[in-house]
Amino acid sequence: MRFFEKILIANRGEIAIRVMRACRELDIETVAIYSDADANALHVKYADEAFNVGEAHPSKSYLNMDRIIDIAHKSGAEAIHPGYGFLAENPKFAGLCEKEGIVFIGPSSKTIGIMGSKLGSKHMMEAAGVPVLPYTPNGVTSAEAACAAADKIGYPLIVKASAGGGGIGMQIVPDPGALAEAIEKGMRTAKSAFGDATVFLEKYLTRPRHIEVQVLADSHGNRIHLFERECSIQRRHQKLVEESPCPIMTPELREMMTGSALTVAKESGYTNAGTVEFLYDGKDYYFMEMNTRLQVEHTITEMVTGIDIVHQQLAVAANEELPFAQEDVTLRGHAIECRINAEDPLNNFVADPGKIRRYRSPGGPGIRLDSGIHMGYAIPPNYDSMIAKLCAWSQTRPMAIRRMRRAISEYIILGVKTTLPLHYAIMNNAEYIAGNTHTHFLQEEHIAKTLERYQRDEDARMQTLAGSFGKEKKIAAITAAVNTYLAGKQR
Ligand code: MV4
Repeated sequence: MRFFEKILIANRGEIAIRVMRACRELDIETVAIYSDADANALHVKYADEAFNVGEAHPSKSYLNMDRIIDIAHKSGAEAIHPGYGFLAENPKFAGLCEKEGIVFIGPSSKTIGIMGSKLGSKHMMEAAGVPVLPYTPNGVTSAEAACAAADKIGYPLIVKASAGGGGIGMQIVPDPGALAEAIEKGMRTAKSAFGDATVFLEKYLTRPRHIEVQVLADSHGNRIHLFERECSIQRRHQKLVEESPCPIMTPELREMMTGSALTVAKESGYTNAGTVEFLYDGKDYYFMEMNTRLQVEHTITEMVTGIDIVHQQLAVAANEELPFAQEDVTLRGHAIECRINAEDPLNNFVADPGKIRRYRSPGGPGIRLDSGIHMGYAIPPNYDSMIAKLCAWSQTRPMAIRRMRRAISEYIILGVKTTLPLHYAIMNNAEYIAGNTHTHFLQEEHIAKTLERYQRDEDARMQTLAGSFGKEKKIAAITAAVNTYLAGKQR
């Protein structure tokens, strides 16, 4: 049962704590790393040991491969869990771990490398019979050379960086007149962001759903899926709300999509936990890419399947066999995740780091909160603005939505602006409630309605917030703070 004696967690914030929680349950000792900006962070206190890894800038700390490997050796850690972001999908880092005799808790560097090439992985999956959108298999370098291929694919189309992913460097091309510039811009962006100018063209879907399948694979050839997540509600490729199962899933579509996901895992020699991304246009689905890491939203899959994905990651990394077969995995109820960011949703989502002056977390039936913050904590400006993941589970989707509203109404974070009011508005939006989500949900007509609704709901919500504290003096203090907060927002 004790898969390792000690592991290093090469990450910070809520995900570092998430991984350490699994370790504590499994009697695995934990080693944290922290940058100068994170000396007082919760993940440092949670760990059994902690080492400073460098200056605040990620390139000097959480991305500093040699220093992290040094700390692993010095502390006697046998394995490294990379979390998400930072070094999680870096084949060079996974390879370095392999070379240094440290277990990288994730797939092999080879598999990470295969999936790092969006073009290469599309080739491989197309050959294996997984549906992909029409694309240019050899990439493109100029509009002249790509013109015929573009006409064949048809418009609108999209220029994507092969080394990209997660939407970075994508250019939508509405008509032939815009092709040359989009290819040029795409190549320039790809070169500067990834050091690889390779781009390709692909048919563009205007309002698809983003549906992804969670998979688990061990080193003995066993592969299972843990159903799907719908992740369409996002802004600038940052997901804001995810849910599992997808509200429009059918048994037939699920059968095909999960089958394709397992083919992708098999073809790439996948081990550990991973996620296969698809787009769905209401009729057909298409493979986009595979994320070779533990994802932020793995929590909702844990809620509907009851499986601890991090526990399984540790087991698989220690060469254990998966302890269950596909037919043992069942989907129970519905789970929703709201990503709480320290951002101002009414001012272009500008980041709002700083000190948390009042804090009270929600709880009760069916609620899960993963965060790395607390009252008095100062959110540093150097990293991602996500400060908490609020998840709600219930037997049905409508009840999960109601439960999420209830949890948001209990959640008090004062001192920094957060996306909580936007989440409350989304949970009250008729289109969201009907399950009508797609990748442009927040950009289109619904958002106006949603925000209007939110304005009306906000007062009632703040009453609830104040009420949940009980004591008169505190109510007065919070009401004053809330009024200041609202005044700032309604500019
Ligand atoms: C697309 C697409 C439409 N058509 N590709 C973005 C993240 C990456 N994993 C795949 N992404 C997309 N690829 C084609 N051919 C739509 C997305 C997409 C998206 C696009 C614009 C705005 C928001 C989006 C959210 C999710 C996916």
